[in-house]
Amino acid sequence: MKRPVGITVYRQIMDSQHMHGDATGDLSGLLTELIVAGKIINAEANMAGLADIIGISGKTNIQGEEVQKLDEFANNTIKRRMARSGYICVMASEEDDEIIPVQEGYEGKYTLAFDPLDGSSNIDVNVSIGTIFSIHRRQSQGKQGVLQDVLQPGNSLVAAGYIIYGSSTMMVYSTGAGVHGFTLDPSVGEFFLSHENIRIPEKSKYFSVNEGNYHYWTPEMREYVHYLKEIDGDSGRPYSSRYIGTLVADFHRNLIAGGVFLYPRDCRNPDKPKGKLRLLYEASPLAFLVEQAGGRAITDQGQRILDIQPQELHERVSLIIGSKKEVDVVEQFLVRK
Ligand code: P6P
Repeated sequence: MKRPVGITVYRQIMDSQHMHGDATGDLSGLLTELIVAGKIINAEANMAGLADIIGISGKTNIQGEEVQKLDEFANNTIKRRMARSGYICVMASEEDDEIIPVQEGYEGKYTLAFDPLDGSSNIDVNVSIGTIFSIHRRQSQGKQGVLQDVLQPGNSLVAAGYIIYGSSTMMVYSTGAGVHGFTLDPSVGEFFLSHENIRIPEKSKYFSVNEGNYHYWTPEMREYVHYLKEIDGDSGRPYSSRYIGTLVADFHRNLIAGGVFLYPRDCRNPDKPKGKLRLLYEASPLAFLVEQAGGRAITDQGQRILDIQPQELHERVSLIIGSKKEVDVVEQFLVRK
């Protein structure tokens, strides 16, 4: 049943909560705090370019306040808000080497892993960036959470999502009952339901990969991309290439329009033998979303992303994610049966 116009993200969160009789409201509160953090980051992201234009330089601005890089700002905003939210027992951030404790006395039953500003290298060129988050239930007893509470596979995620700061600011998330998108109306400062129950198109004609790594790929990966470029009308080839260079933006486009995003292993960076992208707060939350929307997410060796048991906090992984039938074809090339 299509929901009426004007549904706010808060209404959606509360309606989901009421559908679970045993819900305590903690997950709703957690998501609500993340939304507030997203709005604060969004306001700053919109000013980032202006800061450069009016010549604020160095570490202090014209008010004598410390000017933080936007990714530092995003990271600190989320950490400060969540540390005393009362909903989580531990955090992990792409920007922090170790797990982040919450304020004593404010320990909750969930854990939060996040990339505060994915694609931050694109800020200065005004390309979309985003915040990615994933939420698990704590496993440990006691007060502060521990590393094992964060190192959980994606198949036990309670919720995941992202906020994309682009031509419009959107929040896309799932609590396991489909994927829903909300667009920020800056005139009222509210996220309104704009994409109800998103389903990723099963087939597509778009592929998204950094072809600058072509000569560092495996032969099978090169063969697959070569296949996409061949002229074959029956299969809709050649496909069109779309690559923004911000994972959240490339993923979001594919979620809405269909397509496959690939970041396979390459031999360009020996220090990243398993791939460039991070498992806990990039691949895993997006894999949760794409499967909720009817898509697939695997490594370039055919392993389902959500089944991977993380061994360390900033573990990297290869990622093939998007339209189901497109990932099926990639799997045929990359994983010789
Ligand atoms: P490359 C951004 O730095 C990021 O982590 C992802 O958001 C993006 O998908 C990837 O790196 C882009 O990497 O090597 O193509 O610049």
